[in-house]
Amino acid sequence: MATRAVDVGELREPAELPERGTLLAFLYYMKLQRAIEDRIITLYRQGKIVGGVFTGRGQEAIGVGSAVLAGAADVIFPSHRDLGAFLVKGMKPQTVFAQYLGRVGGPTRGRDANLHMGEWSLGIGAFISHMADTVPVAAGVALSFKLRRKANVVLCYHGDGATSRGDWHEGLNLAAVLGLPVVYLCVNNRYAYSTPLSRQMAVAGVAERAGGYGMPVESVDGNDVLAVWASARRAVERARAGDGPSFIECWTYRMSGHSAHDDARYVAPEFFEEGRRWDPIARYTLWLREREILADGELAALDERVASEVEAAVAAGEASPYPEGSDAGTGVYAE
Ligand SMILES: Cc1ncc(C[n+]2csc(CCOP(=O)(O)OP(=O)(O)O)c2C)c(N)n1
Repeated sequence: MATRAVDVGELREPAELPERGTLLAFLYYMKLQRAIEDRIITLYRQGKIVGGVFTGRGQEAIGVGSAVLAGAADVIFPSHRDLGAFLVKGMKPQTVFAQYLGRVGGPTRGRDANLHMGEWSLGIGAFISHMADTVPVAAGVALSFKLRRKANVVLCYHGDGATSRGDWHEGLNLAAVLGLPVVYLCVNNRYAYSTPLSRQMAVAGVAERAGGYGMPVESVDGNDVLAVWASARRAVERARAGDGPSFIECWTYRMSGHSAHDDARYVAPEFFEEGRRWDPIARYTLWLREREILADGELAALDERVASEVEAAVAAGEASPYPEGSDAGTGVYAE
C-alpha cells in the first residue's frame, strides 16, 4: 500500500461538488484567514494591538465553506473565530487590520481593537459578544426578510459555550416557531474558554439541544470544508424555499488557547495533536493535489499572493490614523 507523504485525515467527498472556482476560493480564503490571524498575533506580541485576540486557527473551513453560499443581499452574523466568513462576504484585510490596530479605518472607527465589528453595507451583522447575543438578532433579520417576502437568508455563527446561554435558546425557539429563513452554525471546538464540553452539558453535543426546538439538525466534520459546504447548501436552500431554519453543528478543534494571552495549559497535548492531524487547510490542500485540481506551481503562487496581500493590508492598516478624542461621542445614537 502506498504511504501518503502527509499524515492528515482524509476528506469525505460529497456527491456533488462546487465548481472549480469555488473549490479554489475555499483554499484562498482559508489561507488568507490563517495568514491574517498569524500576523495579528505578531502585532499583538509587538504591543501594537491592545485587547483580546481570538483566532479561528483550525476552524477556517466553517466560516469559509458556509459564507460562500451567502449572496450580496443575504446577511451573516459571524462570531469571534469566523474571520473567514467576514472575508468571504467582502470585508477587506486592510479593514480588519485597521480594526485590530484601533484605527479609524476599522468598522468601529478605532473604538475597539477586536472583532466587535460588522459592515452592514456588506451584509455583515456586528458581532456583539462571544456569547450568542446575535442568535435572536439573526432571527429578527430573518423575520424582516420573511415579512417583506424576500428570498434572502441569514447565517449565524456561535460557539458551543454560547449554547449554554438563554439568548441562544430563545433565539432558536423564535426562529423555529416562526419558520424563519436562518441557518445557525455552531462552531463546536469542544472548549468554552477552559471548560471542556463534558463539563458544560450532560448531552453528547449541541445537536441534541438544537433538535429539541424542532428544526432540521445536521452534525458535520467542521474541519472538512466540503462537508460544511454541502450541509450549509442544503440548509440555505431550505431557508430560501421558505421551509424555515436549520441547525448545523460543526465539530472542530481549537488549535490555540482561548485567546492570544492564554497558553491553554489545561488542554492535553493530544488534543492539539489531533487538531493538527485534522487541520482543515492541510487536508483540503492534499485533496486538491490528489485530484490534480491544484498543481505545485499554483500552490506556491497562491501562498505568495496571500503573503503579499497580508503585508499590503498591514501597511494600509498602520497608515490609517488613530481616532480623534472628539469622535468618541459620535455614532452612539442615531444622528
Ligand atoms: C456574557 C458573557 N459572559 C462571558 C464572556 C467571556 N467569554 C468570552 S468567550 C467565552 C467562551 C465562549 O465559548 P464558545 O461559545 O464555546 O466559543 P469559543 O470561544 O470556544 O469559540 C466566554 C465565557 C463574555 N464575553 N460574555
